[in-house]
Amino acid sequence: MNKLPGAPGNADFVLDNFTVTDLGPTDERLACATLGLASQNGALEPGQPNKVTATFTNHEAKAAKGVEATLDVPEGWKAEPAGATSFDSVAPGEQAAASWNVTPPVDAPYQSYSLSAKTSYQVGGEDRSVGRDLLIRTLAPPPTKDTWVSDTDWVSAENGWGPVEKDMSNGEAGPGDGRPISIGGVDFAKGLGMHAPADVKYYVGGNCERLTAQVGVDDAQRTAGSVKFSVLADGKKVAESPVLKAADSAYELNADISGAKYVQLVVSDGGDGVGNDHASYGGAKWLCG
Ligand SMILES: [Ca+2]
Ligand SMILES: [Ca+2]
Repeated sequence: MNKLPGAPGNADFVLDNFTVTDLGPTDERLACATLGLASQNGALEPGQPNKVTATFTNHEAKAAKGVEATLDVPEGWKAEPAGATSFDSVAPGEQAAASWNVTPPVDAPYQSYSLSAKTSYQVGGEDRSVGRDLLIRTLAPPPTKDTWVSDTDWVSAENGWGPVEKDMSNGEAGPGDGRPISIGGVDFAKGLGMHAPADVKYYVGGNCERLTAQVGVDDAQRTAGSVKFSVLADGKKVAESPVLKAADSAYELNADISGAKYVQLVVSDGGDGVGNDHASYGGAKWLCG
């Protein structure tokens, strides 16, 4: 919404050509409560329970009574309560959280799905309800043979400057604006271009034995930048580089990730802040099967 040129100086916004249509009387009273819906996992793991929480916030002037929360999931999925889903009374301004363990079928196709939460309640004897949908995908199928990391989809990706780039250096804040990955004068056709602080999480489903990569400050930075690389397997650090600087050649990371379901590729700032910390995982590869 933009303020029009020529609008009074103290106007926050201006509505022009605004039409109000009377749709006639309705039995339904607008709910003032809100409902949030969130998943503990960024993507749902097929065949495993994934905690999903609906948070009801009572913005009504009075207590919400008989609060009942339900969650609709796609056909063939399971949603089992992971705690209370009904609440006798929620005071004005207070919240109540209902949780479920949501289990997609083990062979659920890799795509987005809609979960739909609804909460019904009464205020002063009147029925009200509020709903919220959550669009969430299942995890990408894990690699089953030796595979470039950049040819697999991550679960989540945090990066200090723009998005994580596949098969190119980090570049600037936009997507797809890097150059070929290069560390210490050696080019890598495959890999990830990142910038500290970065944390890219993958689901490998216990299928892989090792992660190998040549890591360092990308040659996009010739004189400045210092970073440290680490690999976590199910949250535990299994490989780490020394602090690497712009002039250093690539350091070989060889991480034992056998049995791990989740692996994180992490870049930290090397202890001196993130300035110029363009960091590349050159030739990063899953060794699996
Ligand atoms: Ca970029
Ligand atoms: Ca640094």
